[in-house]
Amino acid sequence: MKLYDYAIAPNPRRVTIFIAEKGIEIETVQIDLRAGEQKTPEFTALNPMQDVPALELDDGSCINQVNAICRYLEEVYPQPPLYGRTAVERAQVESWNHRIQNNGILAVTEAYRNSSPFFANRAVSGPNAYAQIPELSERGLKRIGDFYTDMNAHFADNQFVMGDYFSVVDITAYITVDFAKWVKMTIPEDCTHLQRWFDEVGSRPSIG
Ligand SMILES: N[C@@H](CCC(=O)N[C@@H](CS)C(=O)NCC(=O)O)C(=O)O
Repeated sequence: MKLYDYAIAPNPRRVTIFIAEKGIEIETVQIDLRAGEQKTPEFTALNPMQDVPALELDDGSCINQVNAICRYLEEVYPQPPLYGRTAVERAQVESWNHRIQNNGILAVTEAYRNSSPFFANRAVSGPNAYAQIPELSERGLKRIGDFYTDMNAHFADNQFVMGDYFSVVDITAYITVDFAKWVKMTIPEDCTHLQRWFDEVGSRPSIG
């Protein structure tokens, strides 16, 4: 098995943290996104989405998308369970993960890709060219602020996203906050509960 990675990029980092939490080791191959290595014919044949992460299995097949990769690893390496321990928890993890991806990761991605000159005409990752929309960047910044407010309220009464159970959703949320630094949206001073959670999760060996 080989993980195609770009160590500084947020989405592949979600998978490398997940792998570290599982206590397993998987060979990584760095795809330099700044140099456009995701666009080569060789990589495109493996992952037509032209993005990382991508997990190549020993039979040559490939799984792309963070959640699909992590779900596969959860099946193959069930301990410790990171996608829920019961039917209800698995549903709640799914719900939270979707919510944090939409309100968190997507908001930061829109803010970043619609403002950085590096992504001119590449506002959406993948093989198609899309122009930047500056209003989407502004809206993204506002949505990050709302995400912080919502999560701060949640962490007032919860150690982790799923109460006292550390799960894949904490990884998704942690990477959202860390990624938001790229658009200069650090945790506001009054979001003390969010900061407490961020510091606690950030001190885990898988992240530190
Ligand atoms: N939907 C994908 C998103 C992956 C993604 O956006 N990866 C970024 C790095 S964080 C990428 O590879 N971008 C390629 C590019 O910008 O050309 C997933 O969840 O795996």
